[in-house]
Amino acid sequence: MFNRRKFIALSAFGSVATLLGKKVQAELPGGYKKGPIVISTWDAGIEANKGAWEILKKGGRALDAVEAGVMVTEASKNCCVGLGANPDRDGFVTLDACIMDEFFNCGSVAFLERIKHPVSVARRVMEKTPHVMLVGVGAQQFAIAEGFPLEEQKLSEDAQKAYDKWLKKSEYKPVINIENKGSHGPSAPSTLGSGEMNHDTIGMVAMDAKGNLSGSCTTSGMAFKMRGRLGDSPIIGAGLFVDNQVGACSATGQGEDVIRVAGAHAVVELMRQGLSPEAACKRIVERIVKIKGAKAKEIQVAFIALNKKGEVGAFAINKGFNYAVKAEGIEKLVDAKSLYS
Ligand code: SD4
Repeated sequence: MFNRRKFIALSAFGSVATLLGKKVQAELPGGYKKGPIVISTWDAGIEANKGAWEILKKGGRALDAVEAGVMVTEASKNCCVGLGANPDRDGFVTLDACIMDEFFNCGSVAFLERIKHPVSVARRVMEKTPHVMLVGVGAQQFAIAEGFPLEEQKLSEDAQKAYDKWLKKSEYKPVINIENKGSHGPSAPSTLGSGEMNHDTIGMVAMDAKGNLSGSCTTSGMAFKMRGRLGDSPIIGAGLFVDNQVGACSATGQGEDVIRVAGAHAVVELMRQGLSPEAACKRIVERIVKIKGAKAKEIQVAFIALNKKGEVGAFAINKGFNYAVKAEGIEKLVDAKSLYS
């Protein structure tokens, strides 16, 4: 598993980040140098951003970058997005993904099984069908017709272990911040196995050299969810939204609470009114907390956002959310601010 400490130890930037401590965070809401930029949720975003950067640095389109970027995570055996992820409560891995470009074109797949790259199927839905969303068997049929191989239906070793452990009690308790277990509220017991998995989603937003924005989001959803459950991640306006005149946003965390407030869309609308990316993310986090009341301490929701000026920001309900930023000469993992610590 890609681990944040390892990254900080390994990267050239790491020592600077450690030394500068808070300065890295203080820089964030401000604009980076004009030019392409990509940000993505959680520490797996470091590797994903590298995939996106290969395209952005050559002047490629943000849409291609956000697809290629999250494909890195979908294909990774060390992360828990994609077919290696935790299953639903019936033991099946079901995947959700979406993608959106600078022209309001968007595509989405949900409840998709045995396909390695849901984000690419989502892009085909966007480009080759008159629809925005395909789900379940229909999405799988479409993927096969488009030439995507049907993978074996088999849990990864880690997922099998986690599932076997979970089956002993079969309780559905969402646990999101495994990476920072214990840091996002008192009731964050781990239900996972010894090969514990990290969060199960990556959201990415990017601006290319032409200043155009795109975004993508891909997930296995919440571990041990009810069969057929969809979260926010494949829903345009909830897990992802892009308005090329204004900005782009992606969400992570407990999807039900993101859907309730149409989270990513709401963040973009606040940026339209002039709020900075961080302030917009914070405002919607506050809205969710107001709805949830005391229960907000028991869940995690976080947003990342990028505006048309290339400024980035993020905000989470609880401590423990981080996101990865890549731009010319910059590669960093940043701890987002949160309402609760
Ligand atoms: C979902 N939002 O399915 C996703 C889960 C997630 O880190 O983001 N996990 O609700």
